[in-house]
Amino acid sequence: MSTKEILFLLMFTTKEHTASLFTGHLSLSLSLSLSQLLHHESCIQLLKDMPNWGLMINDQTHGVKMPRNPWSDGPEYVTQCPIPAGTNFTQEINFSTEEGTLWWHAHSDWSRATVHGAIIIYPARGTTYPYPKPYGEQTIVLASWYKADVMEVYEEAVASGTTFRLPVKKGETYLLRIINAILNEEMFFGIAQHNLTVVGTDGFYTKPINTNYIMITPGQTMDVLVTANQSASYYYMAASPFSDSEAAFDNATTTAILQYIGNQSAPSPIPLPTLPGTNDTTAASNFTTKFRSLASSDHPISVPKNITKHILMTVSVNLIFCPNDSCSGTPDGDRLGASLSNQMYTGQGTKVIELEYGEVVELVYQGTNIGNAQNHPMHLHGFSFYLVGTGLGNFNNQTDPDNYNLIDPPEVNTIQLPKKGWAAIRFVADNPGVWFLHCHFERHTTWGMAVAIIVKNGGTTSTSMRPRPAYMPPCPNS
Ligand SMILES: [Cu+2]
Repeated sequence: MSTKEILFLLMFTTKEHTASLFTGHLSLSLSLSLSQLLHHESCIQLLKDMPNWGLMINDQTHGVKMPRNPWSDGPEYVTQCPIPAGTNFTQEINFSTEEGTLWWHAHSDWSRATVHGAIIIYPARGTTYPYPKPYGEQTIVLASWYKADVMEVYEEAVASGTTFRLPVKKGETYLLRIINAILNEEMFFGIAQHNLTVVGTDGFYTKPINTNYIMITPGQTMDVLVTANQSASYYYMAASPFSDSEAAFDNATTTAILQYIGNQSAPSPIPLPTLPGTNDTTAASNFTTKFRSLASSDHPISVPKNITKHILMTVSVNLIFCPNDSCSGTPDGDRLGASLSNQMYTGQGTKVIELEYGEVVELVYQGTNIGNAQNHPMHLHGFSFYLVGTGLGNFNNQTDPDNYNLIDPPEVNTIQLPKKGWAAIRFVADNPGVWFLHCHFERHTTWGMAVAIIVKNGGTTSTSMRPRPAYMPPCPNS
């Protein structure tokens, strides 16, 4: 597989169809009709009629906690073996407290590059949004496009492509459900001359954040309100990468047009949003530290206080010595790797953390890169958790906890671990099963920046894993 990332796509998914920046890029986005899901206790059966893509694939419902049901969680060789091409596998998706926007994606090698889609969970009947009901809504998937011959793809796209336009009615407010499905890039996103109000992330509501740009990492979702309150005209929405690493990255910008309904002609040029520079760490952290839970009577939170299990986990990109210059990962002929607590989750071994049922966990991620540092989008399956603190430098377990937010921390499933910094999360280990924890940069996961967490059964039926389904895909050659 070519791993050259060339273009970012703004991909717009509606209930009935998928359109993309470039016609001709279909991206195998299975627009499953999940939009009709009722909230709370919903349980649906998805029959994934997998076409013969010539690869084995698994799907994960990213951010859905799947109580007691790791059997449908999806990561290959963690909870199940890959689903062979041309076969069916039924996933049962169990929603509990999620509300807002989540997504699903393949979890086999890098197949999530093109196999992904949105999951939208509306408020339960009889309840509504904790903000004024939007006039309309639009799902926006930021995705990356991989192809062997990049210039050929580019030229074809330019020749046949049309830019997506989102029609808006002047004076009305729209909800954008933004998903970053890109494999290896965090993204800034904004709309020219329009303010954004973030009202949710990762399937949970937040206190409103007023901003003129967002920064969203692979794995994250953000619900964003935008009001068409400018002159009736055309405005670019755009997304460009954030990367404060010294490693090479693709700095392509992707665009679409917010177009007011009316007879006006397009200005020349159509205004572009001013987004932070690609290495603007301050702009990124200024945004990411603004998140607060709603923590209201309608949407209460429960931040764990009495911690019974402290875990400090180092997060690092590493160099692996190659004895005879046989590797080409660095100028010195070494190989790049990645690790959690100096353990690489690769073919060299299976790394797990065991937790007793009900353990109250504080997990502190500590960035400790050797050489080239960067931040990491750390994601945990099977749970939402509270991000109670972040900081730069080394975590100090005597003084940093004094500054934790235990009042209204965001409830999320993916966090941005700052470059050479730390992030502290809290959760109760009340979901028995095997759950993957990994960096959501696929390159790093492939290099080993991952671990499995085993939460043991609690001794009763309701605190134990559900029985193994009758059919699970067999492992190759087993
Ligand atoms: Cu990483």
